[in-house]
Amino acid sequence: MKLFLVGGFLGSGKTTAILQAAMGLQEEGKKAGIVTNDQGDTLVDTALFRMNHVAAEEVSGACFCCNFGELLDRIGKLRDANAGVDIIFAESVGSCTDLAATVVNPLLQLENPLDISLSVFADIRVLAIYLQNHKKVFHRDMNYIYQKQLEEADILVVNKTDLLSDRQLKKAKSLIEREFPGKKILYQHSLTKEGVLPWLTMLLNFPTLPDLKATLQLDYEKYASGEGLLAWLDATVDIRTSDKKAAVLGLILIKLIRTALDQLKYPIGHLKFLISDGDWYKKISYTPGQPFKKQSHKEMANTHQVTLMVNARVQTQPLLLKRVFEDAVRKLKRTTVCQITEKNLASFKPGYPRPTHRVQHINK
Ligand SMILES: Nc1nc2c(ncn2[C@@H]2O[C@H](COP(=O)(O)OP(=O)(O)O)[C@@H](O)[C@H]2O)c(=O)[nH]1
Ligand SMILES: [Mg+2]
Repeated sequence: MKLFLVGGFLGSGKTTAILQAAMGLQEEGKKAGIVTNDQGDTLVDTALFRMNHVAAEEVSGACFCCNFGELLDRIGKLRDANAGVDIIFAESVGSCTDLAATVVNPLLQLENPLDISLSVFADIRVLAIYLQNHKKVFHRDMNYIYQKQLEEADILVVNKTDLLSDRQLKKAKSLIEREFPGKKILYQHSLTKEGVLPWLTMLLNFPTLPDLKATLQLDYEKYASGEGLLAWLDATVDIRTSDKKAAVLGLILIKLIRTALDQLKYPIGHLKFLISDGDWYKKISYTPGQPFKKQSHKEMANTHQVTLMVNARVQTQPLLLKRVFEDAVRKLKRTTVCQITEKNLASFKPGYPRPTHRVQHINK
């Protein structure tokens, strides 16, 4: 059984690439499954996979490292006769690192070890600025996490190449190759099945790790401090209207939240929304530094009712992030005719990372 572990920073494109790869595999008659992971427990990514008929299980409430038992359980669920999956992707939390010691090596020590590789995604625009800017892009302790993620990649997937001109791409490549000599690096965009094909081919042919994987030297205090800079907010609301404009109202709520975050100057880690009426869906996502883009109302389904899921990872305090969300909902209620029901709302900071296992290994 192959397990493709996929790490990399918030918004680097992990889910987009896995979805394309999984759908490509399914078209060839292979069945792919995914274990999603987040500190929260109502995940846009899981809903997105399921809406696209990809078997998805989730480890929620903590990262894979700190909830290794649940990861094993979810892998088991995907492998069992009902799901009957041949290939499993596992997408880790975007602010997580040390996966070699806490996930790969414990999996390699199982009685029936899995064929496992670690891909780490990076948004080419962020990575190029990071390297140009003497590795100072985020707050100091978040830069540390970013650096450590890149360091432990078996395959470094430099993603979103479609967003650079040829000249910018050439310059970015030379910076990246100078920084990571000898590393397996792939440049791709992940918007189509063709875009992710070289990555998928590399994964399918990746050599079985003979022993344990080399692990990072990691300062957990710095790691915890970097993760603790972000506040998490997960919310689900139902929006009902009498005039089939529920999806458009979902868009207006998204705009209210995004505009408030900009006004307050809270830096966005990843802001993800899924609007859905059960059959139709639209995912809207904002990543670090990405300006607000008005979405066309024409793309929205005409429907009386939608569910809007919000997964926000933002550099601020949880209570302040919750206030932004609640103010936006109040404003929508005040200025439009609709019925809004909050189904769940949680806002918090991730806890100190305490991995279930930490199996160190140094290559001789
Ligand atoms: N232009 C472009 N956008 C991408 C690409 N891959 C992902 N995205 C967008 O980047 C945003 C974050 O992607 P997502 O897969 O959710 O990132 P994750 O947090 O790493 O799982 C979404 O808006 C995606 O549509 C790519 O190759 N090119
Ligand atoms: Mg994701």
